[in-house]
Amino acid sequence: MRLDQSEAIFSRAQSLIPGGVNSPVRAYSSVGGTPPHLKNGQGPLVWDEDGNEYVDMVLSYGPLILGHGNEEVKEALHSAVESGTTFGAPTRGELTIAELICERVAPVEMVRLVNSGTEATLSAARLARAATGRNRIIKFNGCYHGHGDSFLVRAGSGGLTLGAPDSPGVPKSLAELTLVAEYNDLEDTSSLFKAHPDDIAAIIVEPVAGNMGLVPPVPGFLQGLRDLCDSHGTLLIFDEVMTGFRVAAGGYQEICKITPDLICMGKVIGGGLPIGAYGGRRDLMNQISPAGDVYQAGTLSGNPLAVAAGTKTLEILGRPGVYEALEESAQRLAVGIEKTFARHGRPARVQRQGSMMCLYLTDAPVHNLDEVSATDRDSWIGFFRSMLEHGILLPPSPYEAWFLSTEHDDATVTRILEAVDRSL
Ligand code: HOZ
Repeated sequence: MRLDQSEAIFSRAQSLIPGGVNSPVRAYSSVGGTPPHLKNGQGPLVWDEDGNEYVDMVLSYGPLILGHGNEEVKEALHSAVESGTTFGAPTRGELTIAELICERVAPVEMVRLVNSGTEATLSAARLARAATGRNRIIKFNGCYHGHGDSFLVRAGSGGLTLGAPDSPGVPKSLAELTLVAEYNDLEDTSSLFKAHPDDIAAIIVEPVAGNMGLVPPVPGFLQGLRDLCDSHGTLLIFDEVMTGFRVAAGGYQEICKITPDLICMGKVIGGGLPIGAYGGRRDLMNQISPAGDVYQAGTLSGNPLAVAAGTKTLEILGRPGVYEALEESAQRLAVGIEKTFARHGRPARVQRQGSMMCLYLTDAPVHNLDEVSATDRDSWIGFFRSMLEHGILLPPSPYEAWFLSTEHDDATVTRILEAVDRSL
């Protein structure tokens, strides 16, 4: 596979853009080689600057649940462009998407749109601190909540990929307010409450951890967090930036039937354009400025283009059978991958929630970051490189989840499975 154009662009970009990329994991630092620089996409496929074709399982790290170039989303975008790209004034479209979100995600009684998942989580943390009058936040080892200062403490995703789950530049005094427990470990979480009984504003958790691969909650974990919060006057924040509208119409809260106080969203709700949102209990959200005095603002928040693409995407996702079809292809793929590895006598485990999944090279279930770290990372990198050679674009990190879209039909799943077979 030739990557001449990508190499030329990447080499020049490295002198103008830090690391040549605008988000670290894209640089291929942990898997080696030059990242294919993508030029266009259609359905489940993307093409790079050299004309190489790939089945896309990155899907922009989650937003593109309808695949590339969905005609209806494009139409909604064209019409929004005609009307005006930004106003800095309230628009009807913001109400429409707020209604859709509140209708589908029951715990969200009010919602505020922002521009990214990072903005959503840092705003939710500020609100939790203001509402409780407390300072500390509990997060989980290997969970990633964007790059806000309070969350770059033993974070997953890009930082973990680069071997730097903490970041210089985060003031020590702020980092000390972030307490870290092991994912799926209620006892560990409980011990943090014993150490700081009156100062924990919130627990923030990815209800399905998607930034250390894919680690589902063990039975009782999320309910245990809810109970701990209830008995300590602490707020429970679900970070559903990845799982929201992806694993079910109402996100993972609908599946697990645990009601958080606040939910952070992003990715899918923008239909491929930059967006984020946080919402939840009315009494809490009414503390946000200008209804209340917790300040949070944004020039481009509720941007008409993002709102148009997001609204159309949510509308399509609301049609009958969409999540069922996603589940069917994802199940076929996950089972097929495990069977193919088994046929080659290689240990492998696919952990999955709906149309997001991750492959771990181990035969044991993975419940937390220690167990993720114990899987065979070197072989994973070899597998990644071979899949790339066979035209399958996976996220360039064993800590990132893989995604399917509604465009990943039977033929596409077969093509991925054939590539897996040839890669072993
Ligand atoms: N890992 C991030 C959230 N899943 C997205 C990828 C990025 O950091 O660019």
